[in-house]
Amino acid sequence: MVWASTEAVIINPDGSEQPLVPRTAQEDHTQFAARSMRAVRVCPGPGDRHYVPYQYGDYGEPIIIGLIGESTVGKTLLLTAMLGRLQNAPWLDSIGVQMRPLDAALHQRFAATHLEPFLKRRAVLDATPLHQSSVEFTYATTLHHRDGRPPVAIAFFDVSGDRLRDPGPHNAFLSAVNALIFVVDSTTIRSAGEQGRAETGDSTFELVIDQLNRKYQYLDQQFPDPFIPIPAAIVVGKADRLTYDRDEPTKRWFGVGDDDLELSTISEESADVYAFLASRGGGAYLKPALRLAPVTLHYASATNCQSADGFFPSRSFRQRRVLKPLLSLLVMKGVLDAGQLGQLHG
Ligand SMILES: Nc1nc2c(ncn2[C@@H]2O[C@H](COP(=O)(O)OP(=O)(O)OP(=O)(O)O)[C@@H](O)[C@H]2O)c(=O)[nH]1
Ligand SMILES: [Mg+2]
Repeated sequence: MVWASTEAVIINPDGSEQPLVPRTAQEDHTQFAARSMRAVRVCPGPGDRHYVPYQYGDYGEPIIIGLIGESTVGKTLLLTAMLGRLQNAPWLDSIGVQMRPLDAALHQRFAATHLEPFLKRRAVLDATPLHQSSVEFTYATTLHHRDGRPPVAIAFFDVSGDRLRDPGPHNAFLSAVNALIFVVDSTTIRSAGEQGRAETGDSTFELVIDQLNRKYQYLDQQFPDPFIPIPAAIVVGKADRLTYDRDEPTKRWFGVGDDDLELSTISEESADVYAFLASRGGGAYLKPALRLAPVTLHYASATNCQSADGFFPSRSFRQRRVLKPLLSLLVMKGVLDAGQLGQLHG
């Protein structure tokens, strides 16, 4: 796709559009940057007319991450917690990596609606609206390597769980995603020793896999029963709500300190989370691991506690193990080096 020739427009405060006039000979780059700050590109993909940040196409093949899960499973708080950790990550600099927002306006909006209320004021965020503004990304960042490797854009789609359940043209972003985070609400999982609770699962996991099966059906003609080549992380979120026996692996991962940068233990953790879900009536949550590859599994909590009257209590509010699933995805996408992160941890 030739991004430079994709239609660019400025969206006025009243919602009307005006074409972005290309940089003129009299204008320097700073003047043009100021004038194009509110510019977007009209996405040439399928579905209703929608937009992507203007600078998006200046990078190579972007990483497009979708968060999947029914309403209230914790997608938005998990994403906000992840991005909060990424913003304040001096350790990234020490491995020669920098994250910079892709688009200043998108960053300001996300900071005002998500980072500031949730992480600074500990406020519960509203459910993601069914219909969001015309710029579809929830957030987008760029990753720069000091060693001269080309920078990469990383975009996140976090839509309402109810919208994900409704298969239709408004979920067109699913045809563009190339990495996924599936969020499991741990409050739906049987507690240790509990009998009789029905098997649980998530209808949006199935809908998304169905959609990807259709997109990748050509693979069936080449290989018997192929995996879909989309890396995914299955995250057992709200892990602060889990009950576990003293000797259970859950305690090993979630009962101790944070190990966000220790990626060498990911396959061990994945095996434990897999066994945990399978043995507690959550086998249906494992479907992404049976169809997509590679897949890693994690425990995380965006809050470490329950909210009361719209806020999370300051005493226990913190983000636990939220970055590891995202770093694991970036390693699987080939833009971060697990070894470097491991050294940092050691
Ligand atoms: N205890 C606990 N509660 C959580 C955690 N994360 C989310 N919650 C609770 O779950 C509620 C829903 O979280 P959201 O992140 O808004 O859920 P969502 O999946 O984005 O929901 P939709 O936007 O409706 O699709 C929050 O308001 C919190 O009360 C967590 O890590 N621990
Ligand atoms: Mg949400």
